Amino acid sequence: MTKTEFVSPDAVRSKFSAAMSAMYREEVPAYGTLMGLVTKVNDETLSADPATKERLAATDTLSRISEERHGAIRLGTAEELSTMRRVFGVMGMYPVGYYDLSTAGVPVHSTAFRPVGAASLKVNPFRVFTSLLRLDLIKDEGLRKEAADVLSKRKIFTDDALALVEQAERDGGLDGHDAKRFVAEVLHTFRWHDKAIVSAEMYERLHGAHRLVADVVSFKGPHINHLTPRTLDIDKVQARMPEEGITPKAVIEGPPARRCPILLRQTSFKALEEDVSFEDADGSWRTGSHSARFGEIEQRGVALTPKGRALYDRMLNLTRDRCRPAADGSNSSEYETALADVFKAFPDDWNSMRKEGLGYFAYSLTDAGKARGGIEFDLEAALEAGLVQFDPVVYEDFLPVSAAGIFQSNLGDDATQEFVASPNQKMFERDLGVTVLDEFAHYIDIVRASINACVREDGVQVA
Ligand code: OOG
Ligand code: NI
Repeated sequence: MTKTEFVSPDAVRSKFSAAMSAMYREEVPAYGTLMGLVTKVNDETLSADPATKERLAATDTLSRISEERHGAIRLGTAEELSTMRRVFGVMGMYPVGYYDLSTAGVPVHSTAFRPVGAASLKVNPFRVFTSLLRLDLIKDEGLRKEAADVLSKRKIFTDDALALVEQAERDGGLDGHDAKRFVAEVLHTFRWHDKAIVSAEMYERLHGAHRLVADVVSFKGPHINHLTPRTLDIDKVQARMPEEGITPKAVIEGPPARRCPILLRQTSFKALEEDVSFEDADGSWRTGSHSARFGEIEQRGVALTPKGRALYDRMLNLTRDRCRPAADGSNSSEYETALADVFKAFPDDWNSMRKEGLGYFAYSLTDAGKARGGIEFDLEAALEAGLVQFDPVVYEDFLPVSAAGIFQSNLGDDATQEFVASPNQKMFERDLGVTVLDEFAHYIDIVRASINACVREDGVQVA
């Protein structure tokens, strides 16, 4: 078989994210309602702002604006994580970044499997925030052993999914027929199973250790726990969720609303109580409930450099020193005021952020620059002369404090627990089977490539 017959990993990912979306809408009707609201608000925003609409049409596919940008799963073992890496690899998704959630009272550490490179992101930006349970943080040794035992026995991938991953790795891809089979087989791993694989009694003990432990260990597989479409106006969607009968979390995570958006703002609706059943020793089934699945929305802004990110982290800490958002929403407006107030010191125009080295920007030739056949090497002079223009590079990753807020609001308001902060990237990478990619390197590559594309043939390329 020749390589040309293979479906591109980007196309497999597109098919997979569409299939997952359809499945999740069916499984969680409230998520369908949220999608409807997001589409409505995006349409309203675009008709009120023709300039944005034009920019999106030029740089993005306008018709896909409300589609999902990410989902999340929680895995139980190193083997599940390393196999998941291979599954995502077939779809052109690679682990970027390391997130330690133990500091925020959630016993997991995580990475984001996502497409890398501007071209792949443009085809389909779908990514999956993937967490690995840290049983080592659970104090009760007996429970830890029992949980590890349950996890070691479950099989989260179908035999055909595993065979297709091996085939893709061996041959370098999948043809159309096998790509279709691959998507259908892999989808099974993300399905919801309402029959627990532990007894009601063990579920209670796992739940007592941490809700998240119960969610990971008690079921047959790592059900997708949320999907997240992109919204053009997150404040509006948040405000209108109750009208649609959906309860939003107390506050929007991340930076405040700004003229020039930075990083990532996120909010979600609270997880649903769902019926599940547990098998008793005599083989009869008893009904209980479990909450894990929810819906989220996101709005992305410019990617920040390490300097910009340090400033963001400092300001977020300052805000939270002043006011820590309560899960019940009782101090939401106080928190929002503090956030807006502190972030006034973060420059809010693109050129200042660029000049101060706070954000990443991609450069392109203007018509005048093109007429000249490109620029030599002085970028600032070329900008001043109107030969070159710049656009913000979109942030494609996640934020640990925000992720913790999303976890907590959906695990129940009492789920926070004290764990000793113990980031352990080495252990995570050992379990994953590779080292994670550095998010900053990705943004630098985009900027560098954009500058080099502006330089005349006889000019000097940046290294
Ligand atoms: C993941 C929560 C983190 C985000 O968007 O920051 C996340 C989870 O609940 O499993 O998805
Ligand atoms: Ni999320």
